[in-house]
Amino acid sequence: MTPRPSHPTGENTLLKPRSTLTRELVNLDGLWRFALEDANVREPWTGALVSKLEAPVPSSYNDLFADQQIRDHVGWVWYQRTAWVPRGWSGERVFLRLDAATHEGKVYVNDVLVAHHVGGYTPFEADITEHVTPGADFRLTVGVNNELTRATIPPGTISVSQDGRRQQTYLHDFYNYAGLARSVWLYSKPERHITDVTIVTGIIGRTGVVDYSVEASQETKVRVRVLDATGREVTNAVGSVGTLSIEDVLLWRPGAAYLYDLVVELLDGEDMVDSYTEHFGVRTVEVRGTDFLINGEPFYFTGFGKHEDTAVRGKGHDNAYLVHDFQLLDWVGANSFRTSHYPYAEEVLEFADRHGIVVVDETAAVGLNLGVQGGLTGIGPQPTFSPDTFNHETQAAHAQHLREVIARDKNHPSVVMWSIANEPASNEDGAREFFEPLVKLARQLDPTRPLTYAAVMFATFQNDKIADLFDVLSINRYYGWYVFTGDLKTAEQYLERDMRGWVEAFGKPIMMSEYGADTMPGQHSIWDMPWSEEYQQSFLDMNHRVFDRIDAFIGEHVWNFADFQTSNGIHRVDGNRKGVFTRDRKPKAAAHSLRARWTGLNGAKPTEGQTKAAENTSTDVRAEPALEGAK
Ligand code: BDP
Repeated sequence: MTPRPSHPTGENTLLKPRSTLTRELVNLDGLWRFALEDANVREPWTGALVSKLEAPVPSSYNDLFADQQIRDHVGWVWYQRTAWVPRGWSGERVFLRLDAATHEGKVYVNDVLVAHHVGGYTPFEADITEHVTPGADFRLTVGVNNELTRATIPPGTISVSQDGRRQQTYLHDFYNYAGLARSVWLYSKPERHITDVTIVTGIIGRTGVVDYSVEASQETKVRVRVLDATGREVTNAVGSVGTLSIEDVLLWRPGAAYLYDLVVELLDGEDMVDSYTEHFGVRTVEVRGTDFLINGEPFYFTGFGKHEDTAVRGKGHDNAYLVHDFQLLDWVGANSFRTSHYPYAEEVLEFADRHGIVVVDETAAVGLNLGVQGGLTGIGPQPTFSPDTFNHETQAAHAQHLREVIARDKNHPSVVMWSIANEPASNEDGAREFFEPLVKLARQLDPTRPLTYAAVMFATFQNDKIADLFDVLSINRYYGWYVFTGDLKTAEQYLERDMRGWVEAFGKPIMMSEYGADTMPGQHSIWDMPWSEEYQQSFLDMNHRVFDRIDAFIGEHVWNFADFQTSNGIHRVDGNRKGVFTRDRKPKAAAHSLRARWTGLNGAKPTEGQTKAAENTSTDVRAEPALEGAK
């Protein structure tokens, strides 16, 4: 087995490639030759990949072919194409950038391995200047491995079936789509170039305060200029670190985005050596008491946990779905979403920046929980955190992933909070030792944004060991679905008691980061019947009654925006059906009731007048919840 590097090779920069005055960009998306690895299709790469198959980039490969072996493949697949280096690039440095290779990628330029990266949802690049010639073509071969192990984020386990097939299991329900699901770029940078830009904004009165810092491949004079949305220069400065002021600043606000450009230039005397433009918005984020403030004003999150998931292309980024999904978010009155359960394509965050949608940016640390397999008790056959299960190696992979996510996404105004894990076993011994250093790291990497994690049903306000380390309580709860199925009255009482318990124990803002009910479109009932469209509506209404009674509530993210594909399981019929929209984005009845509620709220906290008083507000609950039916 090839060694697994713990960090990207090449320069440690995750700046998005852009064409500027000094940089050119060639997009390498399209149809590539494709094959599963076997005795003939394997390293070392010294020639053509011989295969009848072609796979589109960007797309997951799993659902493309009418071949079960490809869908179930565990291990390496290989992609290959020819690319040309423009002849005008002589004297420039030439880079390859893969926006993602899920979950491990290896890149060959002709016969040379130029990059090797682990982590399926973050980009990596390689300087290939020494291996290519401007004006000539080269053979580009990319290997992608979909294996999840205890040393990957997300984690998983590989076993071998009786007949010798390798099989992958994992601790999350969404399907383990793999391949080159995001774009691949060839681009040029000057010899001396900008490698990183960091922008942090503040507001004093009517002035926007912009702290910036620039890193370059060699120490060189730096000039920065701020342009407003019309391209007019509003301020400038010299120096690689500094503070700029924008008088009469136009703020980036939820629902009303405004973006400025920071044009960064490297100078040699008066000659411009490199130029890079980063878009930014001026806004602040702060947790104060039990409020989540954006630009000093309380913000109430309405929206969803989403997935990158569509038919045929799996997790392949698609601009048509990007536009349509944001249209539906707007239509339904959502002001935000969580990138459950991995960082999404950069195009998604840029779109959110431009359209004023607020994002909770989540890492790919989903499934750090062996207790979920434990059914009724939530305590698994093995402890989650131990030398034999999730250990220092897992933690190191999580830390590296955090570094890459924050490096990639730190300048997006839409990103207002990091969610560093989904449903970890925060109720188990070892959770604090595992998470405390990660929280510290995240705060070092980004002291400006609040931190959260989404708490699993089994982690209660009484047994959770990490909530005090974070700024916001994000709670995933399925009262009325996985527990008290079909009994919304009892569900309501338990939910309220549960939520009030968190608020009293921690005194922090609280939001529901997941609540949802599987629903078959076209299934109707006059009774509280699970799977019917009416039940999804009543289930959401019940949750909202509770949220509206609790002052510390700062938001509601329904699980899920749309139906999505899962691994096989007897409680899944063609995937997870908790979508408010179907997989092809048709509204279920709940979409209309959410729309009525959310367009009324308009990003503000619900007030008495906006919500109906609940019929039954009693929290006098006698029996402990029977967790039967829990996953
Ligand atoms: C939660 C998970 C989410 C699942 C959801 C469900 O966070 O990824 O899809 O349950 O079962 O536990 O629908």
